[in-house]
Amino acid sequence: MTDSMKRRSFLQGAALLGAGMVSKAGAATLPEAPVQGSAATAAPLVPPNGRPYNPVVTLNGWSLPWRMKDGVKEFHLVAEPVVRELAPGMHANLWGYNGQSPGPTIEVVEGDRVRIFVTNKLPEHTSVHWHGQILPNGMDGVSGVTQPSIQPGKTFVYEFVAKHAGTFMYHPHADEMAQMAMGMMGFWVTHPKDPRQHAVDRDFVFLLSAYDIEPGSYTPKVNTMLDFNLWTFNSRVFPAIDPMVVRQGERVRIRAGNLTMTNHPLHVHGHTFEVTGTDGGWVRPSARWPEVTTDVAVGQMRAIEFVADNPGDWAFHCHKSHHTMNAMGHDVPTLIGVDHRGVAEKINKLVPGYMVMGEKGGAMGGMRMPLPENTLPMMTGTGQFGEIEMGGMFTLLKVREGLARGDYRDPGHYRHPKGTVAYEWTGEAPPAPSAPGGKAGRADGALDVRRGGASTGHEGH
Ligand SMILES: [Cu+2]
Repeated sequence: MTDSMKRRSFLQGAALLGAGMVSKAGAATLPEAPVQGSAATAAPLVPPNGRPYNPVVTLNGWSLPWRMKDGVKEFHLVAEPVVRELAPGMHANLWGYNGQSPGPTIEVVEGDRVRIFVTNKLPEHTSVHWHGQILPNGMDGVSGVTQPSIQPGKTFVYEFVAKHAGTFMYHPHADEMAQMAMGMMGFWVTHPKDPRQHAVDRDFVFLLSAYDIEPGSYTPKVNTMLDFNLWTFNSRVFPAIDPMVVRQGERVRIRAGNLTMTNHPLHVHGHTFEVTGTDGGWVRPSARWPEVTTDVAVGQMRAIEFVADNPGDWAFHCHKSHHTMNAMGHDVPTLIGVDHRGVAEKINKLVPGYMVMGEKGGAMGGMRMPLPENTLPMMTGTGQFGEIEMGGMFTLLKVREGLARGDYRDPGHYRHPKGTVAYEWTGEAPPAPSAPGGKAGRADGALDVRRGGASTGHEGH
């Protein structure tokens, strides 16, 4: 069987699972389990019933519709194998919920009684833990401790009151290492009872997840502890992570939860923000301080807020430089300063198409190496000024004047006002750099006071 055939039959299998599920389980009692086929950012889900709230925008994701039954909000999650497009050109065989990894965002209102049906279509047992919720012990989803595992083919019901507003997530508490390495996770937002409380104009949410998928293969290695090669926002990598589009002057919240094996210092350009919430609740205004980077440790969630008062295309990314790279290149040797003229030609006789990389730096953005099937270049993306050389956990915050309320469409490249872009110096050439440790000091060989610091006290007289 060819790889493309395998992929097609895998996709068909996933679709059948989704379609067949409701009738098999009995449509009369179970709520529908909507399936999402696309990795695009869905429009915010405006609540059709129940109490009003300001819906969030799940980056490259969607929110799960519910049904109201006798005053209870009923959701249906189906744990199942899915195919996720990490970026055009690369698909991954993951496990997720309702057709995607991560699963859909669940949005409820403080005080809502919530009933969640979880159907297991995985080849092994699972459970769902509702991270951050204050609930009865038996609803906490820890296999073996608070419930038996949900066996393949079975459906379990969780029911509790969403007691406090805030930022939460869900994930399995059964064979966790494998199931989270396969992408099983989802966001949960409990909105405040009063929609004016903690109100913002745009509220973006996503989870941080990491995968170890060898170039040319489709399934993550689930036993990897640290050496992941794909660092994602919501199981997407740059340049396929949608930009966060906001109107100039709007108050913006970005919420992120970390289900990888390491911390991620999230960094925004052009603005300062405050951490206003965690998975433990809201931060008191008196306890907030300004930041441009906030670390999100493993198992933590952070909500940051700022007024988007600075128009432009602003980078928003994890500050670990290895986390803004994709699969190819993590194991490439350092060649800075190595003169390898002629080496490529020699190797080319053995390996057609081989290129030597990085003599003057990393410089892989512009490389057009032949890639194995189903992987991504290490650094990629093109902006209006050329190569972006990023991957992984990187996207753009696009702040624009005069956007309509709720318009999230990509406005294209920022048009810089005249005279506000860094430019090349075209006057006289800079002096040649002096040799290290050498002749730049005084002719008599004595210590150069400019470099010697406060030793003489005569400098500048
Ligand atoms: Cu990171």
